[in-house]
Amino acid sequence: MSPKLFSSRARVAARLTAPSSIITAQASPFIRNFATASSVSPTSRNHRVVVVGGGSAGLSISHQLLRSGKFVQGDIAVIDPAEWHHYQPGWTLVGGGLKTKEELRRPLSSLIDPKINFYHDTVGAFSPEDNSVMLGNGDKLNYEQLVVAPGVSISYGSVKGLPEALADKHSLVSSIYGYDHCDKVFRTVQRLQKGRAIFTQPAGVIKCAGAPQKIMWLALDHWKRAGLYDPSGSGIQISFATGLPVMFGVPKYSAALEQLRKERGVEGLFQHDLVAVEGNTATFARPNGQEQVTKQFDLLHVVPKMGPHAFVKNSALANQAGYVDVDDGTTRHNKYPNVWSAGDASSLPTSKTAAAITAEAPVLVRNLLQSLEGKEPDAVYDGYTSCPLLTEYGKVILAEFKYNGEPKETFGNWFGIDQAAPRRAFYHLKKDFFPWVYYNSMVTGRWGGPNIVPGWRSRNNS
Ligand code: UQ1
Repeated sequence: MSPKLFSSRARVAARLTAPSSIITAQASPFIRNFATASSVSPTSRNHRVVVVGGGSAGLSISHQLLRSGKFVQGDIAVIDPAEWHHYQPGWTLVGGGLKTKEELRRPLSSLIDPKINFYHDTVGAFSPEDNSVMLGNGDKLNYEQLVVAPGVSISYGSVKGLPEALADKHSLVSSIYGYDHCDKVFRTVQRLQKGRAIFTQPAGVIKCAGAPQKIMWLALDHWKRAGLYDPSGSGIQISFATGLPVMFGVPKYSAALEQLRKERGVEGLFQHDLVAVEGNTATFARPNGQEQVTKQFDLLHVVPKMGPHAFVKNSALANQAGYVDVDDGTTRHNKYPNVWSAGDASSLPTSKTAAAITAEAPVLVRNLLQSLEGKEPDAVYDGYTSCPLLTEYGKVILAEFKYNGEPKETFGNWFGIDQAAPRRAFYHLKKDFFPWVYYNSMVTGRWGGPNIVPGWRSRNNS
């Protein structure tokens, strides 16, 4: 989940500041170290579990494993080249002027228990036939079990002209999808006084499929409160240009959001997939060989395309689409039984969110522990995911669903609560409770999502 994970800049920084051998914790009884043979020859180390990625999934899983009490110092290793860990669900709040981006991040090394070996490096290659991973520096890590959770990469280059437009301080082009630009968003919202604002969402898989419109609803509310926006006609006009045919993938919430869109006078440009930005012109691809469409804008909020990291996509672990090919229920690899995946990098066919990881992690951990004891995996992930959809300052629709877009609502069974209705209590969950529970309990391995009774290991997702 770290946005700069495996980017070339992070790779260089990791190399310069921290060769993996320096920051790893003390050697465990399992570690063989051949470094003394020659100062240049690569080393080889053994761990019982190697976890690729120090994002939401990697940290939750490695710490839940540690908390199981079944591992000693150095049994578990985490690989990640990132210096910072970001609470990415908070970047929408930064875009809305409600939080600073600095308060949402922590040094990654500060979040990793000293009993876990932290390799501050990239992954060079997976060798699942050999039960090993090669690091970017050439060192080899042997494992009994491998967890692959490096997240997805954002391809800013997927939209022609976007990197330049984002970097231009004077342009009103921004994106909440990245540490570097998420604070530009609110500045552009504050600057716009009149004209057309376009908010985009690409065709294809992205993380947090609700975020592209959350930021639009916050901006709309900001302009409304400033007297600049009125659904019946005003100085500012708003368009939602999405590569998808609907507002949201789950019919129940999509209907509620479509109604809001119409009531609020937002133009819906469906099946419009942004491909280029040039000056004040946005170009959209249309399906089935239809001609491209161009639109003029005064403010543009862009969500770029996303996809698997190349080192995953080009490995033996990937499916056709490039994601780690795991079983939808057990999270176990379909070909290599000692390989597991959760989070955005996995093939799990659900919406990619931190909330999904709260439900995936306990299942993966339970099944991995079973497997280490020679038993069959018996926990099943049901696809639970959640998307707190900000609809204005102070209100949230708490979408919660499982595989096949079937609602699975935490509060839906409470008397009179319809989670498709925007609510103030859900807003405080999103703005205050989730960031708090995330750093205090989720990445430390203590939080197994909303259904957990009484401990993470007893969670039953079926
Ligand atoms: C959640 O657990 C979580 O992670 C800490 C989020 O952070 C992004 C969420 O947005 C959601 C919805 C959950 C699920 C928890 C509850 C209580 C519904």
